[in-house]
Amino acid sequence: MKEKLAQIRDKAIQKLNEAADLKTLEDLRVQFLGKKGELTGILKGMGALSKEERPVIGQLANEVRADIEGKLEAMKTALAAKAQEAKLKAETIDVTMPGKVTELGHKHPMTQVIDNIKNIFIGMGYEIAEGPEVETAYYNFEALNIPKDHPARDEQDTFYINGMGDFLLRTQTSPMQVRVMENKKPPIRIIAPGRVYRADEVDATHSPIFHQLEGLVIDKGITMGDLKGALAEFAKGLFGEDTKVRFRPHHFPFTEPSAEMDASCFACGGKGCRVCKDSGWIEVLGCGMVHPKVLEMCGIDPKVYSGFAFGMGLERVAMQKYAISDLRLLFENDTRFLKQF
Ligand code: 2U9
Repeated sequence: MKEKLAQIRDKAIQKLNEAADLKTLEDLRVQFLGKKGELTGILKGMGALSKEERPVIGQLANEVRADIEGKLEAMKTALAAKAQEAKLKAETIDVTMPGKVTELGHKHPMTQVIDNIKNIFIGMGYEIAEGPEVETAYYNFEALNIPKDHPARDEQDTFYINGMGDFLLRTQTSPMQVRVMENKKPPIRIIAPGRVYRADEVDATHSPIFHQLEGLVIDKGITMGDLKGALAEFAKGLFGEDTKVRFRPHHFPFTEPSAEMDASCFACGGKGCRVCKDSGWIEVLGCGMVHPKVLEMCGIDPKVYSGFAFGMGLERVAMQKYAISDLRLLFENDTRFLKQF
């Protein structure tokens, strides 16, 4: 029996030494130490031994079990260390490898133009006004001296909100200025940038949704001279210090007198080129002295105060500034296009 036990120990130790993974170790534990294992089998036969032999064999069997268990533990630790080492090796990071370049996004060209224009006016002391895109006909038309029979109110030009009575999508940012005038005493010096809506068919120069930026200055003694000075300064900020401006008479219901302002072409300096269609000038905005009726409707006494206002379509400014020939490109958000700005 002693020999048998010694054989079991040698066989177990040899097999354990050869084990290459934790699963084999567990199988060997069951094979030698399990309930139906080889060592247990031997111990079951101890009943047949003499009184003298039993403690000797019992002790030896315990030593064999302890040896096998010890070897099992040692192998477990060694295999776990080996596995850990392999895992770490597989996960090694080469810190000298060049990193993956993450492509950074940037502001949409429209946002760049809006920020640019906002900053010019902020630099001149203007504040920024914001307001709702869903408006009432009063704020969008009536208060701006656009009467009920005016063609601008036509359903073909304006998105009325069905079943909402008087509501519509604002066709201009002017309602914001009306609200400011109702709520604030002059002096007022604001710009109102934002999205506006008109029932236009989409083509290279029209979109049912576009951006406008309007401005309003109200104080005692404001004249057309103030308008010209402020807008000439704005044109220099937008197109460069050498920019000249000219004003052509025009008509708007909300201003009187009214004008359109052209700036000398920033691309050719006024000589004539593709950007200005050989005229040397580019049309930038509409403007005028706020109509006394509009002042009155907004609760400002036209005998005490006067003011000027202006408005521009921002897509048009962006198209001129970046030489974009089709307005739809600004709304499609194709990154191959946007990456260029
Ligand atoms: C109030 C009083 C007056 C805003 C103005 C314009 C001239 C103008 C158009 C340019 C191209 C809009 O995008 S566009 O179609 N706008 O020419 N806008 S004066 O005048 C106001 C606004 C509010 C209370």
